[in-house]
Amino acid sequence: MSDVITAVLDEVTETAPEIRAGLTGRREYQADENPSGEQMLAADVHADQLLEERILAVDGVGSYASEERDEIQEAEEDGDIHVACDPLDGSSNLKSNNVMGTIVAVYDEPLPAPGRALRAAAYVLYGPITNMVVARDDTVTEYVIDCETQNAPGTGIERRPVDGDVTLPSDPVVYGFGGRVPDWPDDFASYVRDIEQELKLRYGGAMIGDVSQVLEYGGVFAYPALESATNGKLRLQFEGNPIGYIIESAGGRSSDGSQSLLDVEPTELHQRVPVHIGNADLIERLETALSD
Ligand code: AHM
Ligand code: MG
Repeated sequence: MSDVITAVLDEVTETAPEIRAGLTGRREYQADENPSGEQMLAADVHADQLLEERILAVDGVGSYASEERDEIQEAEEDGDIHVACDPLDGSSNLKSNNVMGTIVAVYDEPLPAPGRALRAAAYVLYGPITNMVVARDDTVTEYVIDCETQNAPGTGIERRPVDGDVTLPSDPVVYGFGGRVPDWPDDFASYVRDIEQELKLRYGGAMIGDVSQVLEYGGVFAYPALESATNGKLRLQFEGNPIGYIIESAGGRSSDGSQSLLDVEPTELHQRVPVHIGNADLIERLETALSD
């Protein structure tokens, strides 16, 4: 099983430069919506197609699912590994040329699966540098995917480790919260008022960019439950679980408001979940604020 996981991560590494190179010229919206009712860009569809093809071709992968398609795609042969992707997280940032990422969740149970069935989770961040952060076996590693190779997709691209033990700094610095402020429930808004006194606002509109800041500087990110959407916006299989797994593996905590994201029961493939991640004490305070 470990070889299969490595092979999936290798495919993601090899595909990332191609996804990045394909962003130019794919900034227009498609006629269709994704299963969550959101507009898709040509770039979302392109990234999804590349990942589906490459990941399903790995021996031992039984299925592939993504935010951009209704149904789970089964592999031709059975396999014990099931992969869920957000092919282009934060793709609304493409029009304004801000960061986006690819999120990958590697489960050893058929989807929808609980976070406790994750065997690895990773993301690629298309920032000034293309990097890849992988959580596996309780360790988080940051890699750089070298820029020179991005001009020659598919030519033996490798990920180069730059930090073999990514951990949240103990002294947090940044916060970022999604959703419109008037749409925040009162208990969450009151938590935010406290956090604002202590930390510095950094919010970029792509979860993966905001999570990367929390990993680097320490702090808290949330896309909370809203008055108009009690499960928030982000999706458990493709976003909540893998990010919860990465942050917890890096010594932080994740929560849906009352429990670890990894303990949320999966009910359907595209279910949404309130997401809060960050330094353990900040997430404990959040849970206390929401339970009062
Ligand atoms: P996406 O995966 O379709 O891009 O949606 C998820 C993104 C997150 O990256 C981000 O935290 C959130 O949507 C921002 O939403 P909004 O633009 O509604 O504030
Ligand atoms: Mg997303």
